[in-house]
Amino acid sequence: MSMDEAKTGRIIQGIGGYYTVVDGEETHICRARGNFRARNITPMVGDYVEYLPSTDEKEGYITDIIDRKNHLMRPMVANIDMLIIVIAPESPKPDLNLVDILLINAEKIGADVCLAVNKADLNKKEAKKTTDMYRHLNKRFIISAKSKKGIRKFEKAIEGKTICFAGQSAVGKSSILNRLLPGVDLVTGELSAKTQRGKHTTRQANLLKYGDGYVVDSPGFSMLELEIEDPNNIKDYYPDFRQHSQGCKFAGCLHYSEPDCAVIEAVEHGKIDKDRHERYKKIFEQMNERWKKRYG
Ligand SMILES: Nc1nc2c(ncn2[C@@H]2O[C@H](COP(=O)(O)OP(=O)(O)OP(=O)(O)O)[C@@H](O)[C@H]2O)c(=O)[nH]1
Ligand SMILES: [Mg+2]
Ligand SMILES: [Zn+2]
Repeated sequence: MSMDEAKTGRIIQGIGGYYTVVDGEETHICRARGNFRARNITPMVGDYVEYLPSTDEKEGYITDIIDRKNHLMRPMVANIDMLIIVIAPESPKPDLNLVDILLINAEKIGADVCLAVNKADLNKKEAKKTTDMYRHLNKRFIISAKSKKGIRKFEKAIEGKTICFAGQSAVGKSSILNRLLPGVDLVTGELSAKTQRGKHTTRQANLLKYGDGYVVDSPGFSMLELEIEDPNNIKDYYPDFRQHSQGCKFAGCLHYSEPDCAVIEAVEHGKIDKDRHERYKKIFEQMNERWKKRYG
């Protein structure tokens, strides 16, 4: 093979414009060709790429990005089959709005989802409350990376060629992965004593081999905003609302405060969690404001 012939590999990490491309047993540090910027695309972890391998004399180059099946902007990762949303009942205080937005984003890109309530050793009751709130999800787990409780069952249920972990800082994403990947020793970090929030220990997305596929550890975050879109579409990303919306009186019902809304009735009858519906209304209102500001 001539050195100029492009090969294909997968990006497992990107730091400061240098991407680690893995191709079978080989690993190459590559830069991205300038034409990506012109085309307004950034290579990301999970991308399959064409690249020119590095040699002793010159660094490697990514020459093309193979069409993505899907991608997320936060965490920034491409070609994922399942998003595992990790949350803790306490330490840090759970941000369920963040869970809802991650669920919306996963729904938008057609990725399977799994909810993992970690740190169950700290507060079992609250952990159970959280899984109950998301009872429409097929895959919900109460686990503890510390005591290993529930890990075996969780491990059996997660599947897909590429699985991505996401959630607030310090909920235990890296700690769970250390349980799933013997021999891998990801750095984990305490909460800040002062703020009781995570310290953002994991600094960049990291794609690791897992069984026949891959798993991505990603940095925790707290603020997450939806990409701007017609606020009337948001309801469509709630599978638990869709189960009932056939019964709404009005076609295009937003399940906000309309009369004879079957979703609101389901909330009143305890079939949909009340707080989840309240958060939906807030998410809708915020998007409505942003939409009006831009187009109104
Ligand atoms: N009590 C308890 N502590 C845990 C558990 N899992 C993780 N921790 C602790 O929680 C802290 C944060 O864990 P990490 O694995 O670093 O959390 P992370 O989600 O990867 O955080 P970022 O990388 O900052 O996004 C560490 O001190 C862990 O030891 C658990 O199941 N129970
Ligand atoms: Mg981490
Ligand atoms: Zn309705």
